Amino acid sequence: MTEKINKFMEGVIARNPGEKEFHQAVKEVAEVIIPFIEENPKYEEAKILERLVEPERVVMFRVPWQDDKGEFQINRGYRINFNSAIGPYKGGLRFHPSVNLSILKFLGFEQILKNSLTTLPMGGGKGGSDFNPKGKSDNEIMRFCQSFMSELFRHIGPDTDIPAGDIGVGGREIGYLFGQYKRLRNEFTGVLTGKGREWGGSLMRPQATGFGNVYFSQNMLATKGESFKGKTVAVSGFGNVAWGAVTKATELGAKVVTISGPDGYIYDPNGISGEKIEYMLELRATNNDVVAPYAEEFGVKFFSSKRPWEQKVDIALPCATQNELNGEDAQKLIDNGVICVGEGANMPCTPEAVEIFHKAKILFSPGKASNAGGVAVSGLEMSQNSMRYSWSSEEVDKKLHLIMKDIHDACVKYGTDNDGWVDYVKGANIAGFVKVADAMLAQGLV
Ligand code: NDP
Ligand code: 2IT
Repeated sequence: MTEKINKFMEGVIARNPGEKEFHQAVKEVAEVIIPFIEENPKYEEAKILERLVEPERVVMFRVPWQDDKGEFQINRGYRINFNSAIGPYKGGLRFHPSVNLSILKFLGFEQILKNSLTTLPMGGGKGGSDFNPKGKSDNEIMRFCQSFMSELFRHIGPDTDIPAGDIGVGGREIGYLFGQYKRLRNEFTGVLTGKGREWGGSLMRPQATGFGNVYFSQNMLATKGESFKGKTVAVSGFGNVAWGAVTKATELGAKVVTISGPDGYIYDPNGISGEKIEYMLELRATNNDVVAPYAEEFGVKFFSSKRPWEQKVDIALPCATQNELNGEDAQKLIDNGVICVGEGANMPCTPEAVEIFHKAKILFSPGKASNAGGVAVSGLEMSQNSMRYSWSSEEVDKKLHLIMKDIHDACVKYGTDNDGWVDYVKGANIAGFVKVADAMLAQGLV
């Protein structure tokens, strides 16, 4: 089996040289799916896995714009139409200087299985730019978004591909992108999700990813008769997902003691609650990439260039970015008695870290399962747009609860080992794969 997986990976690496994040994401899936395919030869004969790792289409384009000093700037834009077997391409846009084809292909690939897990009809896509929002004025952000959409509009549409936010793309950016799309197409449709509530957005979309991640962990904890109440939690990041996770975990009676940025992390022994949560939003809005001001504002400790995983906590929710929690961090968490790790970001734990969590048999959920609440509520936003209707926060939250429970139960169905321990990575990958693979089989060789 190992030989078969290695051979498959050699092929993927040869066809996609240098794309290390993409290789990492594919390997995690191949390790689970190749043994599964052996038992289900119809997928092997139709080369479903080989097709799945090849995007249906990749668009790369120039994004010229002018900064406030009048200087010309050139960035690169991307959109990956990865897989449309079960619905139109759906996935976020990331604006960050680290963005490249490898990162977007890993995210787009993950998105296929994640969207399948939501139970909603959405294919997989991802896009973005190497644009750095740090320190940019509001006008610069607007000009960049308008230029980006001046090319992207050709490749998307409410029945074709529906982008949304990701790192560096929140409500403000979606607004500018939507405005430009509307101007170019002369139509008001649900072409983007994460819109403002007054112009077609869904209530709860800003909270959805972080809340969904906590709901997923709640489901995992319940299998052990545990809950968030009275638990100490480490969260990383201080963006949209981290904010939602801190808010919900606190509401459920946990004490969240950390948030982090690229500059380091803060440790708040009294818990991040109330006005401190609101302060996170202010920090993020400054576009300065730093979490240190929290320490000054609330008189707590700041750990420069460190990661929160060295603290003793019961639950860890990595919500910043890929590969932010390595083997060493995982060992520290285990040594300190962590019982549950729920990925809020996409692929925040390295393969070594995941192996350590699996060996220790703690509760560990992969992002494609536990952060699917964001895209799930995007799917609900699409439904509301199609109906030209909107649901209340309570209705959306209720649906989000149900979806996260369904994803959890699908992972349990496909991931339970003989000894009763649940391998959520295996469960998520198989459950997500089956639906897409069956749709691909039904649609013939496309
Ligand atoms: P935001 O831009 O709102 O926040 C990202 C946060 O992570 C920022 O605080 C960012 O700082 C920080 N960050 C980036 N690099 C590092 C680093 N090396 N160390 C510590 N912090 C870092 O993005 P989101 O909250 O939307 O996204 C966070 C993660 O969640 C990503 O992996 C994303 O793909 C994933 N996700 C997002 C969803 C959504 O709906 N928004 C849905 C599902 C997953 P800075 O940007 O200032 O560098
Ligand atoms: O990674 C993700 O799932 C997202 N960034 C959200 C995608 C979406 O279409 O809402």
